[in-house]
Amino acid sequence: MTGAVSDWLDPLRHGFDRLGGGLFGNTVRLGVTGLRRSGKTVFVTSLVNNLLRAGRLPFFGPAAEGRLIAARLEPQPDLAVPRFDYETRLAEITGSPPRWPDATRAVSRLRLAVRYRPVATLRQWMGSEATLVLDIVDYPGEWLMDLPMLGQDYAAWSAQTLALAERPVRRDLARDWAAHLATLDPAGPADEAAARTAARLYTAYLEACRDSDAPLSLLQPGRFLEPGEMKDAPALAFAPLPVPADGARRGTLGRLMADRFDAYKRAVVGRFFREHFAHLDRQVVLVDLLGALNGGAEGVRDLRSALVAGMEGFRHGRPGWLERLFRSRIDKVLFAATKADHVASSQHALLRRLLGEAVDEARTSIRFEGARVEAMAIAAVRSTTNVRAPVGGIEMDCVQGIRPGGGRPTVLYPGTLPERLADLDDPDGPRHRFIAFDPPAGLGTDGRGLPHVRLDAALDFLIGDRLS
Ligand SMILES: Nc1nc2c(ncn2[C@@H]2O[C@H](COP(=O)(O)OP(=O)(O)O)[C@@H](O)[C@H]2O)c(=O)[nH]1
Ligand SMILES: [Mg+2]
Repeated sequence: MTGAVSDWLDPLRHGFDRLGGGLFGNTVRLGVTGLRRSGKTVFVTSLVNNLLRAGRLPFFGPAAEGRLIAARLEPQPDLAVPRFDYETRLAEITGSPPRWPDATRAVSRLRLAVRYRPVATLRQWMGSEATLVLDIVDYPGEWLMDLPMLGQDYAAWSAQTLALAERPVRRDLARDWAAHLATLDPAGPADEAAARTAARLYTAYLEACRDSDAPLSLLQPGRFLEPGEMKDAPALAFAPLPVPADGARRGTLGRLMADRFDAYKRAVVGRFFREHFAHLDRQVVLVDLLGALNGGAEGVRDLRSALVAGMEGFRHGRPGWLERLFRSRIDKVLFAATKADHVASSQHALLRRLLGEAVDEARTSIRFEGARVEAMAIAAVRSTTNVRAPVGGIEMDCVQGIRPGGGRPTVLYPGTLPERLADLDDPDGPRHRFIAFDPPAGLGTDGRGLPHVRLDAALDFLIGDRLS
């Protein structure tokens, strides 16, 4: 009899859940972004693993309160977008020998169903369980960099990009492209070969900026670095040129470039925002702040401009051209400084504060537009332990872990972070070299989920309220 009743109740319950899904939006689309190597793949892998295992989530409210029942992977609903290959990524991190996943270069998605016991009384009365569908969308932060271009015409974008290329560090890296640029006449006849060469040399300049010792972040257009499915498309065959503000004349090289710039905005930037970005509810922006600190004052300055540029897309609530074209519904944004396990735990509060400082400009504008913003220092996969060890005769906070290619654990003193980002401007100040660590063997063998630093707190901020 009981069986029959529950058979009869179940569809009702499902119906209610679906209704609840419609009414209360019981689906969360979580965007995970960050520049290349900021830690997106590792973050998604560990987040999913920890939700599935649920054994290391003391600061994730629903788990701490005993209301998290179980999570499971669901078929990815969007057949046109690659599925995030969770199983392979996990096998890499936990394999023998363990290794970090290979770089991924485009958008991917993964769907989880999270069953939980709601606190809300109405739901509790209807049935003791509810389901949150969590859609995770991992996409290159380089693509976000393109957003401000939507508000610029080719002349304005060119002027800004050419000025940026005059800055220290960049000037040297731009040499080949600049030499070719000097041979071009924007008012001369449209020349396909010249346009292609300019695009190739300009792309090489962007790549050199990204790969330099002081890695730079503000690199446009993003698809030149992360083309995704657009590789070799004609819309990517342009580069900045000094053209008059009132536009280049028809038939000229300047006009050819300007037309491609417009096509890029329409077909590439616009499409990404319509198809992916516009549907996100929550966003985590991963920032390799330790890596940027290795690049000194210029590296950090550049990262800040990149964050401001990337944040253009999160503005909402204010009617404007961008708002009308691309409506973002993101109401929570988490900035997370990743790889916090590269430094001792005693440095984490400072790392978080420095991130807060770095995102401050971006943060003010988003908060002003109505989304909640938080900054944290995290490690998605904790690969080191804290130890006290003598450095020059004094006991210091050190980390112990496996150096890349290392094999055996080494104790390392990673140094101390600057108190404020402005301290980096001091030419006599300390230089930073934060060193990478490989995942140690045997991660996750206890079945509780991959060890991490504050991934649970991040999860709580991002989706905790949707499991209440
Ligand atoms: N120690 C440590 N290293 C990490 C962590 N997350 C990422 N990394 C390092 O950062 C690299 C890039 O991470 P990945 O997730 O592939 O970045 P993505 O390009 O943004 O997807 C990895 O290969 C690791 O070396 C972490 O939590 N701890
Ligand atoms: Mg990746």
